[in-house]
Amino acid sequence: MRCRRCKAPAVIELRRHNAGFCGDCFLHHCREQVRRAIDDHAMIGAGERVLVAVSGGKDSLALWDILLDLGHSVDGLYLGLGIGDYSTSSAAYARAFAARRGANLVEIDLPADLGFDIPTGSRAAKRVPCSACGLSKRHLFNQAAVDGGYDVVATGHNLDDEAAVLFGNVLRWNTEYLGRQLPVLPAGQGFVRKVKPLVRLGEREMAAYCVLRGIDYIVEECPMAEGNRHLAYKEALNDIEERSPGAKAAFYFEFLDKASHLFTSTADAAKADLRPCSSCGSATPGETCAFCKLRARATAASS
Ligand code: Q46
Ligand code: ZN
Repeated sequence: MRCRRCKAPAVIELRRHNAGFCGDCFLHHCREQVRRAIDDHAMIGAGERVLVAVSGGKDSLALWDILLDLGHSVDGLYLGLGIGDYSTSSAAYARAFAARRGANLVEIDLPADLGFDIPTGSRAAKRVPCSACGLSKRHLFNQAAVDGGYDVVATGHNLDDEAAVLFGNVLRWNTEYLGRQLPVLPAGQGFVRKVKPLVRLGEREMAAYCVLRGIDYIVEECPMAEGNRHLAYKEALNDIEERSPGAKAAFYFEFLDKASHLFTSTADAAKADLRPCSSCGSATPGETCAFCKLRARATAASS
């Protein structure tokens, strides 16, 4: 197989695009997909400051690398979740990448800075780990962006992630989540704009990107991911994709084009009921936000 762009021997085949690429043209393809996602969805304006949430994994490091190469002003944010060796080594990958690119990495450590870790927090709040973790990440990424004067928070969710989340939301017809499942969530009510510039690229493409760019990343899965339903949805979608290349992208992008607007009123109604958290000031439907409740339970359990 030959490279679609330069006709040199191809090193990767993308069945979804019915194309192969040589190394250099594949890297160009990845940058172009990110540039297109940013343009199509008005993700980042000229001169805006971006904070990319970095986990030490392939997606977030590749995203940081590409955004830097596209000329954006972008710092990284690493959140130490206190998940044993997994957190120790993922932090090392994030720091090594920042040092290599001469980029700025902001760090927040849950145990040291907030007094609890995810395993303790999830047990204390009787939430599954990924739920306690997800809500902590959303809260702290936003807070760090507000505190640091950033215009945008970017996350490394790729096409496989978004298709799997969509699949789960459709299986349960979770209309509120369907209304919010967009590649851009606008700023408002104390929330900084959130963007997902990797939605046009799949998991395999991100792994290949890191290999070709010589980016070292943490390969192990988070030990708390076991039982995470999204992994099963990803496998199911991979089986479908195998038989019908392009099905995953069609599922996600046709949803954005044809159906997501049908659910925005449910999501907007949920947003209209928000007021400031009595403890931290973030917008919340109750008296105290979910993060402050989690933190109070977790720190009580740790002391
Ligand atoms: S880090 Fe956190 Fe993930 Fe680990 S506990 Fe779950 S959500 S799996 S991306
Ligand atoms: Zn709060």
